[in-house]
Amino acid sequence: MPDFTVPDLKKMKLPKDLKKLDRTQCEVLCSEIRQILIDTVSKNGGHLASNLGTVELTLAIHRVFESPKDKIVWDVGHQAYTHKLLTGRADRFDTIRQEGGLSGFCRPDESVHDAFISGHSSNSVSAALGIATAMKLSGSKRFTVAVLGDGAFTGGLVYEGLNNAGKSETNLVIILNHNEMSISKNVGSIAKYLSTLRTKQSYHKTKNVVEKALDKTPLIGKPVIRAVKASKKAVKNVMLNSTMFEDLGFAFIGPLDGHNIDELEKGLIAAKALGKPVVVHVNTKKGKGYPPAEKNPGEYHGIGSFEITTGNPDVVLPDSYSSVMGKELLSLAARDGRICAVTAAMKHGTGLQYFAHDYPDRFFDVGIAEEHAVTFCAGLASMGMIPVFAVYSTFLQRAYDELIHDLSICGTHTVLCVDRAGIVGEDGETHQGIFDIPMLTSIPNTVIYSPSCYQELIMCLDEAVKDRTGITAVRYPKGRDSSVFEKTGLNTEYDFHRNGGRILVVCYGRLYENVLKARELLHNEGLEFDILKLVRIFPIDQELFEVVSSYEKAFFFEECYRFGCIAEKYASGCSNTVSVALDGFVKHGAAADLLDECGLSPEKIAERLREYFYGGKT
Ligand SMILES: Cc1ncc(C[n+]2csc(CCOP(=O)(O)OP(=O)(O)O)c2C)c(N)n1
Repeated sequence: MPDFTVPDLKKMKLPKDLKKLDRTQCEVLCSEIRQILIDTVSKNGGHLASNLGTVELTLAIHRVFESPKDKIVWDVGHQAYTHKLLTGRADRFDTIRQEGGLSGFCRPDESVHDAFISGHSSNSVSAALGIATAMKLSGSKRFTVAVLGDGAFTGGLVYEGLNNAGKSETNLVIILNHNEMSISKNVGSIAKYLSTLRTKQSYHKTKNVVEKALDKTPLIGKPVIRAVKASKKAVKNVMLNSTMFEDLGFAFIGPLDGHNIDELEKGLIAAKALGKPVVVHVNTKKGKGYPPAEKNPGEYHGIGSFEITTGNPDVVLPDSYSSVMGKELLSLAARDGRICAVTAAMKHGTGLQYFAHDYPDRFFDVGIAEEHAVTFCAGLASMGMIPVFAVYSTFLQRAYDELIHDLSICGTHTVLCVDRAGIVGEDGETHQGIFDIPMLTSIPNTVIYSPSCYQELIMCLDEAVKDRTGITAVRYPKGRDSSVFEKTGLNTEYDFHRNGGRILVVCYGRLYENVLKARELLHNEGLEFDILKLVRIFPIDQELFEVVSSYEKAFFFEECYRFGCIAEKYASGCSNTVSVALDGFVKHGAAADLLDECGLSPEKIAERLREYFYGGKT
């Protein structure tokens, strides 16, 4: 290993060389990493607060375990930036979240050290248990480590995993990274329960049980006992007590100070020695080391580029589809006391903060629990309330059975505000909102609106909360409405622009703007087409089948997975459709660039149509 005082992540053999660092070097490295995190996220945007909170924990994990032989599974993966830096990706770290660069989450195809895909919360225990079980079956004695936040513990999948794992006799180490925050303040009884563990300490029991366990492992046991004894504080903080985890069959260690590397390492070494599935409770501070993020961890959970000295975001969005929805819902709630707003831990992201402020009794943050949210809405609706579940398209995927079984069969009326629908950009495959249309159109008695601008969103939401049966979804994209088209002919059904062209373009949502721009481009070349802008995209009126069928060709442009897209539905009644939709998972990058790559930018739309005009090519 090169001689250094300040460890150079670009020159070290990682993660192996981390074990050779002395305590001072570890501390220097941690502050170096924090600087890299702040510098990079200030330029590229990304998840800052969660990463600042897990620097020491990540270093300790890599010093105690041996990745990739031991497997580390990060829940959500938004806190794995330090893991990327410590596993040989420092030279490319400045590319994070950019097209062709590192992903903002864990991806096994990016590195052997990313043991499992991540992006959606609360799956780490199940995934780690599967990996640990496979290791056991293959005779390996290696460890599997799941790292998850207290926010993730509000997701039911965690308990399904714990239920299975406690008695599994695997080398599974579950690390609870406890900062008392989800994106906003963590909610619910479990959060409260974990918080009681955060401050509880049981010195005597700890000493006995840990020593007993470590004694059984002669090679590492004895030195660890000596090390543990050497630090009174560390011994005090290593607790084994009667917790829900022990009742479920796990050993339990903690709470450990998540910013004290020595204490963390001792706790993790003890965890390895216990010889059974173990939960290690680690207290961390979200945003640690960057005062604006420490003060405001929610705002710095996921952030765009910002000015480091002031902490101010470079562009402050004055409004967004989410905030327009949130404000309109607020005014609807003022008129109708039956309207309730539900979020699965995304109050600010979905624009429900206004509702939460004015109508706290009718506002429900249920934690990262989309399945529960849907069934909870079904219960509310069964009693005559009008629940509105505002949820990102990608996270709605979690609740598919509940949509069918608990909502649709009984026909109870629930409104889904499907935010981040379509391509979302830098968060990549796990976050693109491209499956909600295939999902929802397969559920009987479901209506879907896809407005093309703020005004239409307001009209669609007003329509959606009106009394009816079944699911009514309003889907809209991430960010602002930057459309400049003339806002005439807005409604909640469709708008038909007839120019006498022989081909028709069908679109909806924000792609309407791109289609209008494509029309402008082709108009300059003397080529004309008609446009059918759908607003209520599903179900399809018989008259629209007839309109579409009346053209030589009807091109559909959609930000949607192509199997199950709207063009496919029209193809069941028309023989002239051409579908331009998404072929599969869409990687990370700027949304406009991704749209272009997928053939959905104004230029690519024009190109596709031009090819048909000149060569008959579809
Ligand atoms: C199923 C699902 N719903 C919502 C989200 C959005 N989300 C990303 S991180 C996060 C909070 C996670 O909190 P926690 O697990 O405590 O991690 P921390 O950021 O505090 O380290 C949420 C709600 C998600 N990733 N997955």
